[in-house]
Amino acid sequence: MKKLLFTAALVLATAANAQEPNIPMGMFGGQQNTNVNFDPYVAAPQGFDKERAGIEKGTVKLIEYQSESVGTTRKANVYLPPKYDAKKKYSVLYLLHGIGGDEWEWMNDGGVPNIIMDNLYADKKVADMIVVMPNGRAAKNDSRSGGMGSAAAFGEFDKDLIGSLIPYIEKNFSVYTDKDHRAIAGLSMGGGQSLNFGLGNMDKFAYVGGFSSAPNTAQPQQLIPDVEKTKKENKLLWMVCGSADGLMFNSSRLKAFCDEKGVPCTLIQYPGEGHNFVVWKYGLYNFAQLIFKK
Ligand code: FER
Repeated sequence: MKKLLFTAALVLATAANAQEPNIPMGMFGGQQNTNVNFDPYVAAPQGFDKERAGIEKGTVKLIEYQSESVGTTRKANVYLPPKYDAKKKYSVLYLLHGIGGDEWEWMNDGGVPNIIMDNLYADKKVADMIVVMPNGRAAKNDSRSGGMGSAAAFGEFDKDLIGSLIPYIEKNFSVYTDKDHRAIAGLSMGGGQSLNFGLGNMDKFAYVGGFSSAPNTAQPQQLIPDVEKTKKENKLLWMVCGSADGLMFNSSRLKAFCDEKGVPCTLIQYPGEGHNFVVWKYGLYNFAQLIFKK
């Protein structure tokens, strides 16, 4: 009953301001964090998320594609780096949003992914990549108003992503088409999706990131049913979560499993932060620098 009331409150909060729910520590009484050795937190440099004068800027364009699994025309935002050149080939990062968001959340709700990427490009800290920000709610009505009621639609997004969006991106942008040039990461529900879909489709994604991953995250044994296969095929499993975020248990139980089984896995505990874009911007800043480099 308590959980029901809490869920209802989250739905209301989500509908009211179309923001990610604020999830304080200890809201999930039954869900204990697993004791783990966190990887060291190193603060991002000042200004990593601030627009910088005098550097080249990328562009963000809204694309539309036909979704076979949903049966509608769907939208995604695509960040193209400075001097995007169709004669070159780029890797692709699929960057997913949370329960209160859509294809605009990263751009409009404080994620500044274009600014973070522009700065990383200017400092030559990232491999050549484009960033695709889809709508992860695979339903005919994919508006933010779905709130918690659309959790099932988030679970269906892999069909649309793999069956329709990736082919569209590969047809319309100058990108590599193999798993070693494809990454998936996201915040909260999008973090759960990234872990589920990324580890569940290692032939499609070599790099996987979960930022403050939500309770849609599958159990570790489901995510990694074959330890040796994951060790061989996954090139990066990287997570971050705020120390004051009540959803830490999703990340900590996966980290504990990986440590026990010897699967390389990073989990950084962002000090003092809850369920918010401070953590997610830090996630993108770090994850983007680690992918497509090995
Ligand atoms: C939940 C609490 C939070 C849940 C999902 C969320 C599916 C997602 C939060 C977000 O995306 O910000 O119990 O269950």
